[in-house]
Amino acid sequence: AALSLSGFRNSLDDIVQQFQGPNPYNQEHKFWESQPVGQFKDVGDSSLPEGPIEQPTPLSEVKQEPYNLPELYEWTLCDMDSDEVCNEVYLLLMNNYVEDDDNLFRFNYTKEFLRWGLRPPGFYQNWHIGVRVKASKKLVAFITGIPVKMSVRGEVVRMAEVNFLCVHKKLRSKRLAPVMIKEVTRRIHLENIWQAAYTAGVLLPTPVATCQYWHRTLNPKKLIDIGFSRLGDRMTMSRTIKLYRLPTSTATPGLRKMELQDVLSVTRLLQNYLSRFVVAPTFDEDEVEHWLLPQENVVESYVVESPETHRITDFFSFYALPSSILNNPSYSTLKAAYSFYNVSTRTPLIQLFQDALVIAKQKDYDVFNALDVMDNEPLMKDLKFGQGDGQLYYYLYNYRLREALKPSELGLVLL
Ligand code: MYA
Repeated sequence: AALSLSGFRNSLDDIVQQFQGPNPYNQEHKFWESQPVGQFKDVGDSSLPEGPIEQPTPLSEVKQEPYNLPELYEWTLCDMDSDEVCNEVYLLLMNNYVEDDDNLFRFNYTKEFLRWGLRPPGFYQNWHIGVRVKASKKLVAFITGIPVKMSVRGEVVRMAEVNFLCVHKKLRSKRLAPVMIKEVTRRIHLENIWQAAYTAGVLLPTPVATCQYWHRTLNPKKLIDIGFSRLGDRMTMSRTIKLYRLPTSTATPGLRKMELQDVLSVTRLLQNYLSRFVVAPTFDEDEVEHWLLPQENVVESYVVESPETHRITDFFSFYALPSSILNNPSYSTLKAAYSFYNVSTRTPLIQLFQDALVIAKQKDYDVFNALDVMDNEPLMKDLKFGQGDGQLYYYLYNYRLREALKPSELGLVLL
């Protein structure tokens, strides 16, 4: 997870920082240096083999008891089905999760979204891990895993996707995060799973890919008012509004909301498309139903049903991830859509994306975000996306790739 802003790249400050700042590859990482991940010192060493870094150990040798927390804290399972617990998680993240570099915005995942993101087919309750203060029972930290079958160069590997790592602001820098990561790792190992995928806005040893967000302005006035983007050079507000104006209706004949009956066709399209990438999840029908069937204010998917053959030829999807706007007198929430999985076989991808923008605008989103993964990047400029500031790094745990991947070699979007 990373919260990126539009139109702030390559300011003079960034350029100066690049030349004067400490080399991030020389930073010490006491915890990560102890883990089976690619190490900075090995970058560029193509003699190391691809694949698992450590072999699995017999399950009987996996530590059976949880790791020790500092005396005042205790582990808790977070049952996201419980309204009370889901609300506690929601509030922890709402107040303490990812912010942009200037602390203008903070991700505000909704409860419905968290349930969706954490309860896919075959999820493990045991991987939704919280930390409470023993005395008050206040929830102060969180980390999660969900299972996924990941294809890496065509080989399917059972993995966990680890996400929503969060430590309360008052408990930062006390080395709680490494304990939480070790604990989620232990519980994943107990399911005989030895690899994981995760993303972060911070550079750690060692990314398998470095990606960027692009942002398509839908509501220019608001984005500028709240400091998400800024007025371009020699631009007025009214010229900016005109620049980002979109058609009021979609262009693709046969475009409609995805329905339950489309699951098989969409699964086939998606499996076929994702098989082109070096790293991508594999989705069966149950997973497509879970991840793509529309849920109001969580995930939106549209298919193209050919008016002649009634076959499903294309689809696009995006998820809804609002951010809180911190300290602004007029606005409290930024409504953002994030491009998810898109497949085109008949309709040009650029037209699908354009229709996604039109629908997002109709649904009152302020901005449409997309990563430069899959086939996204070449379309961005034409569709008036602006490049975001900051990076989103993709990582694999206990799996080495000889070389870093290009974003276009990745077929994976994490929430
Ligand atoms: S990414 C989103 C992360 N969350 C946030 O950014 C929310 C706001 N920040 C916080 O809540 C805290 O700052 C966090 C760190 C909790 C991030 N991923 O306890 P500490 C390392 C991995 O003193 P704190 C997401 O959710 C850091 O380099 N490691 O620090 C994916 C240092 O280690 P080292 C991170 O600031 C998560 C150590 O932690 C991250 O109080 C994937 C310092 O610990 C980060 N985002 O807490 C997790 N940030 O000394 C990995 C800092 O070595 C999963 N650190 O540099 C790995 C796979 C596990 C499963 C394997 C199964 C086989």
